[in-house]
Amino acid sequence: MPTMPTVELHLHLEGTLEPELILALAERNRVDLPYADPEDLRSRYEFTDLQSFLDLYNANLDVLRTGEDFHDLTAAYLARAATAGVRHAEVFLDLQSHTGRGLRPEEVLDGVTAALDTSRERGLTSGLIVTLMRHLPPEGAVEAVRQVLDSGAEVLGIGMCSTELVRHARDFAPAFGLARAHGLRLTSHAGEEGPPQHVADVLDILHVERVDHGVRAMEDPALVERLAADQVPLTVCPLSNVRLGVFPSLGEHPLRRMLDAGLLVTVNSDDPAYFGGYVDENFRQVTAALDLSADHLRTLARNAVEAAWVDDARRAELR
Ligand code: ES4
Ligand code: ZN
Repeated sequence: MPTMPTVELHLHLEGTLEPELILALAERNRVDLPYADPEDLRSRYEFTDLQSFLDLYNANLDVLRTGEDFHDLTAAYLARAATAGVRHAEVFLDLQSHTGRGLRPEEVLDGVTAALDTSRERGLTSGLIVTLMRHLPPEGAVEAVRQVLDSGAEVLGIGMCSTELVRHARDFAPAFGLARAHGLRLTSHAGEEGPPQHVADVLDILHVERVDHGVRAMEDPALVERLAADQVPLTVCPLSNVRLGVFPSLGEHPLRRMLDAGLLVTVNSDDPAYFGGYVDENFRQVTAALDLSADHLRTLARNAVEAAWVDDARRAELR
């Protein structure tokens, strides 16, 4: 029995929107959708790159209209995570994608945190990370951080996602600086579709503590040396990388080489409703494809616990 990870650190709540839930929410909110049934929708989940995925991912957000919808989305994810053996999850929320459609930040944040609180009472701890959208104007990112701070909602950190091929990390320095000044933890997507330099940029300019994806860092030996020396956690998502064409197959995924280079890598699911599996499935498939050893698996499990933003007492429990 391989050691399964019990900590999930790279998961977009919106990416857990399963076709069945999309159709149920559409009916509840009287949203007209062009899909006949869940299978019809699922058959469109063939992506050529990150942007082709983001287009469908963003279009499907239209069914999320109320705080209750965000509660139900989060509760459904947490129930699925518990069956995967997850004991601690740090989850991303694209707040700007919802306020941009006219929702109030408090309504979205309260819906999500209510579900996280209920699950915490049952032993699954969590943290909420609001992800700033790199494709939107940076002024909106500052506004989103202000909304998080003003809401009083329990938010653990700030991240950044969406396409990496527009704007420079420095454009988001004001938003990340504001978050840092208020004690929020920091992470960012980088080195997924963008070059290794993007990984260095988010570390040097935004002062992030973790990097989401970071797989293309492997193209730069000096950067690999730095990431290994500093033990910067990289939240890797194998099934996502293959579905979005970052690597041609799981067998060609660099995860094993990253482990062997001494990088602090973790295995995560990204957008499991779209990419073919939750964290347990990512673990199973990558273990088989790369013939990972018991030692590799133990290291992956330990890395996730060490990279989690939890206090010492919870870290000791998770070990
Ligand atoms: C994402 Cl795979 C990926 N990359 C960047 N941003 C994202 N948002 C949701 N999934
Ligand atoms: Zn992601």
